[in-house]
Amino acid sequence: MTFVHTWQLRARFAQALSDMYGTEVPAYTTLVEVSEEVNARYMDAMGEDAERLGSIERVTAERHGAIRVGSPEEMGQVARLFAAFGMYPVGFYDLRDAASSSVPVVSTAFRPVDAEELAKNPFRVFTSMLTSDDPRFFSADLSRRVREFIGSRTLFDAELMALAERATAAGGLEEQPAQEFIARATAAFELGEEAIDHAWYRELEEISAVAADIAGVRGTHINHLTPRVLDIDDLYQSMQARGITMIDEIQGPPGWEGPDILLRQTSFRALDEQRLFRHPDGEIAPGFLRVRFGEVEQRGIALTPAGRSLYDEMIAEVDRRLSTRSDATRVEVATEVWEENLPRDERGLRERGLAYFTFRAVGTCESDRQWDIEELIEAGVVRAEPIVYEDFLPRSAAGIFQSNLTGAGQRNDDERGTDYDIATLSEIVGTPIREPWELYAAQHDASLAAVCRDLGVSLTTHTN
Ligand code: OOG
Ligand code: NI
Repeated sequence: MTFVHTWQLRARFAQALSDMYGTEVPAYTTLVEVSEEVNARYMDAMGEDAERLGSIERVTAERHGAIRVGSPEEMGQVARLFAAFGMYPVGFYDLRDAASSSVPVVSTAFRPVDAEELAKNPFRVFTSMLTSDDPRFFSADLSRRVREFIGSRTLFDAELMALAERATAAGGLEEQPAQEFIARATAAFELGEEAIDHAWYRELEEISAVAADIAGVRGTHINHLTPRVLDIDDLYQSMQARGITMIDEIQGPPGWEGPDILLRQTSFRALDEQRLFRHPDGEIAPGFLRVRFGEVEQRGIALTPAGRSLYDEMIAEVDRRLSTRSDATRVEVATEVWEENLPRDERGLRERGLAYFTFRAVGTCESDRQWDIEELIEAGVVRAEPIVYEDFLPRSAAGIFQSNLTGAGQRNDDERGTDYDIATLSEIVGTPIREPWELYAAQHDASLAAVCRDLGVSLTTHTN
């Protein structure tokens, strides 16, 4: 009997969701095809350099998903389910303020945390929880009805949760239960067929289309699955050429001559999907909802806290310049700001302590003395490889939510919002949520320590 290990369960789960989503949203299949073409083209053009931020095997299989749940209890169940796939909560995102329209959620991402696990399969799921206790969005009465509705539904049945617990405890499952586990876990994220209470859905939609999507139906579903490409500008043009209208621009950093940092994303709206609605007079009739869409991303280098503050300052600078200039696009202005502020190569990023790398000794040098790491890299004794950014950006995430909404909804800023932070969400999730940069820093530092050991040298320290 074969044993299916945690990472294999994760890889199968990602694939099964992808197959399922392709049948539900046909444009997704086109997106995956075009992504594969773009990546093959990039490999041909760039050769070995193409794989600096991840092997082509990893990138081809790579997806992130997005799901939304309605309560702390459901969030806790998601955490226990994903633990069986070796996916743990990383990062806290508060989208309630990041969005200009009404997006009443706080989020984290479940993903593998070790470099080896990420290399085997990096599947991650951006998971948002409805903040039905936030008075800026929900009156006391509506908040109570939302909690009642959510409390009366079951997203993940007892058999599924039992299999998840077994897989977590044993580090995997035997073939038979593994298949059952994957099938049940995938089914939990299919679009439900049950008729939707029309009045209830519309009442929530007045407040926020996100609230209606989460709490207006009796199930959850994959909101999107995002493949990764090596050249998002090529992807954007290729999709347009196939007649798929993309959103106006690529979110996040601009494409420029220097190193790609963090994350660039773009998306297109899915078509209307037919659903059944139950009307107040008891009649059941078809209607349309537009809740899902396609998204694609290109990943760059992970930034240190210093690099991240520089990024945030650059974004603020782009906004400032845009407010006084009507002649230029956001991407044009961003390219300008990037050129003025960001080092043009990886060495510059390292010297200013802006980004994370893994270092490896590949030669020998005079030992028992102190070296500067850049000298060793220059001499070909040490190789530095960028650490890829595995997380998300709150502003892009808010943009993704917004591009998906039918109306702006309502947020009453006279009320005081409920406090949520990484500590409160950790309590809800049931396990400490890690800060992304701590994971990158640990990897960076461990590789430097290994270089010192291997070469028998010490290094002059750089600040990170
Ligand atoms: C999640 C939006 C965030 C991303 O890639 O930033 C996201 C959602 O729409 O549920 O997926
Ligand atoms: Ni996404």
